[in-house]
Amino acid sequence: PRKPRVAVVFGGRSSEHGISMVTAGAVLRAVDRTKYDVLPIGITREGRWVLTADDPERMTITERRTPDVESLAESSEGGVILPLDPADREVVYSEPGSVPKALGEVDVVFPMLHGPYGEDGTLQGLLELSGVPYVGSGVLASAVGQDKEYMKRVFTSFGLPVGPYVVIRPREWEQDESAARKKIIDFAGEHGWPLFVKPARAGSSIGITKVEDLSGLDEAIAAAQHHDPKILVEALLRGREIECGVLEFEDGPRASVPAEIPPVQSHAYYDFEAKYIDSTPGIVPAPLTPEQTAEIRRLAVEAFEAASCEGLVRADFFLTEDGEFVINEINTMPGFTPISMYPKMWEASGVPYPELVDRLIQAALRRSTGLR
Ligand code: G1L
Repeated sequence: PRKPRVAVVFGGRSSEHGISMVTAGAVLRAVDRTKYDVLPIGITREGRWVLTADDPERMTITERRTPDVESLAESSEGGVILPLDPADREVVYSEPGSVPKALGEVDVVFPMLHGPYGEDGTLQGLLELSGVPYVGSGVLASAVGQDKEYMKRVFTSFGLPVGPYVVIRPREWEQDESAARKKIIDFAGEHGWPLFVKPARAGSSIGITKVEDLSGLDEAIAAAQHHDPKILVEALLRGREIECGVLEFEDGPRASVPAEIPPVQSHAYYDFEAKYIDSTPGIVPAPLTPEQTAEIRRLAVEAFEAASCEGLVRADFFLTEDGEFVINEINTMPGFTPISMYPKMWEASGVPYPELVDRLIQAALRRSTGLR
């Protein structure tokens, strides 16, 4: 019988184009070619879908430059680019906005796109429409994972502990700025400064400001609203940052050993590559008591279930000074190079990177599209 065809979709119209390519390169290197056929599909910054050569070496960071799909697609030498084979001509798409026909010819898609139109459920919706199974969470969980407000509401309704926050919606701000400002100031009165002002829906740490006092508030609001008209204000939670990976096995989701993210000592650390591949020097396993470890693993699986995640999730917690775990957020598409925290936590749990990739593909193949 024919091997399942795995399409790895990467690049895309986001600022995280490069990280997506580097990650896809690592996944492409890890896929077992004796079990699967692989189809690397790049999306250019303009939104063109291009079938690229199966050449992951060209997707690594060199000389502090990140690769991009454009150069993969347009470079003429090196025998790269499209189409690979005249028979594959059909699967090359050149018009932004066109629905990728190739997706009818693959058995499973490994989506590796970041931010809006990548991990917020929109690509997942397109794949549902196309009837193609895909790795990772579906439309709802992806959208929940992208919206910090609804994420907290879902966790709260499932009895998971979340930190204090207020939301300022666009209409609220438009209709009465000073009332909205007062809402935040009252929140600070209750929970103290500093506050974190964040876009409700944005990847990584973009648009987030730590506000020490009233004088910095307006600037922080504007910065957050620049990325999303809906913003979220959170209290500072003092304590340790602990993360846990959840992976779907044949019999259901299991949690990895947790990791601790030490407080950032210096900004110099956040150099180019570190930032790009989320290779924060996490401590794995996190130094916790057996009871604390059991507790966070239980909470991580509960978070996976609460948000209806599929395949994988990274759940990020604070361990407060009172010894309570508070869930900060989940990430349905966590950093995913071999040195990123999620794969490192699974490595330490006895699941090496190639097995992780295989388990994700297998979990996707076990499902069909449609309601599940
Ligand atoms: F497909 C998975 F497994 F769900 C998956 C897809 C993408 C896991 C992690 C990622 N991560 C990325 O694509 C990224 C970190 C490069 C950008 Cl979101």
